[in-house]
Amino acid sequence: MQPNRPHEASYVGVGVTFCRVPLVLDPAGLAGVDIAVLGAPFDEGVSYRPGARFGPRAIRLAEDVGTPPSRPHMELGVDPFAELRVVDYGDVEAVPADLAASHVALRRMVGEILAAGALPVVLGGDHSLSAPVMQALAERFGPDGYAVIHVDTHADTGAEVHGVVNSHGTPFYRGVAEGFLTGSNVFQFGLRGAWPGSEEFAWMGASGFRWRTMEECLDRGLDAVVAEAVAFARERAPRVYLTVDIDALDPAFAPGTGTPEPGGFSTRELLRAVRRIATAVDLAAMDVVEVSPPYDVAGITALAAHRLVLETISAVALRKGGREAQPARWETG
Ligand SMILES: [Mn+2]
Repeated sequence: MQPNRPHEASYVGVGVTFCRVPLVLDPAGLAGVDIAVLGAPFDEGVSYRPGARFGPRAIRLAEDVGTPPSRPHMELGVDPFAELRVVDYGDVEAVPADLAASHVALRRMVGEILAAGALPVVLGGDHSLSAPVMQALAERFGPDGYAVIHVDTHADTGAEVHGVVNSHGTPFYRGVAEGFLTGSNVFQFGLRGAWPGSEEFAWMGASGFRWRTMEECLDRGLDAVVAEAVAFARERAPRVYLTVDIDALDPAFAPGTGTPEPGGFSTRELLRAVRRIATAVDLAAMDVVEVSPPYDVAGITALAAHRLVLETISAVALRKGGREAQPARWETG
């Protein structure tokens, strides 16, 4: 495999681009682009099982049905690749064993995509990447200029994890503490298991976060919770950062991740939720994180992540065309 950028570590760099869209390596090539897929191949932020640095490549390779890309969406009635200019901006030049340096590189490249007026779709990588993504968003739109819809098993609101501030368990705490995120703009759902604990929940409540646990999603129905998330986000900001931790899925559907937690969503449920969110709000950034191929089985986790990106891209195409899918069925306003 040829290197894409001069300072790539061995595991950095595109094998096949996402859905074989054109590879762009220069910011000038982002002119006129609607969506830029960007890999963030680092996992020094994990607290348990590593491997997410191999996520971007695995997600891109999860399916390769050749070129030119064509993916008509059966439910939305749109082919995103026919309506949008989608490119692959390659991988961030992650620096092995230096998470902070990798974050600097990611923040810069997300900033380049935003400056071009395109939507960054980041393939993780561990969830610490949300900090540099939000830094870039705050730089462009202000810390209160975007809302967050965060789908995850964990809230990632620790002040520290094992004494470490820059971790995959801290980005949404850091965002508020460091001033690049407005806590009252954050809606999280799918939380379950043993963390966060009372301390983190107390801080989240005091900071204005709203969250719905998995049990609440079951009690009320996922569609109702998604509608609440959409209404919440729309009230707070004109654009939304949608961040999806693949461990929101049940390990039966996504074993390839670092901190699996039984009792999660099915892939079908999460695809529908992401589709409904992305058809109902203007996205500022989107990512899928924590895909760890060494723990995957038959590539099902990477494939789920690939499809979550496709759902998002398809929904963006629908909105660009001025349409929204079946809004009367599920909007609660
Ligand atoms: Mn997470």
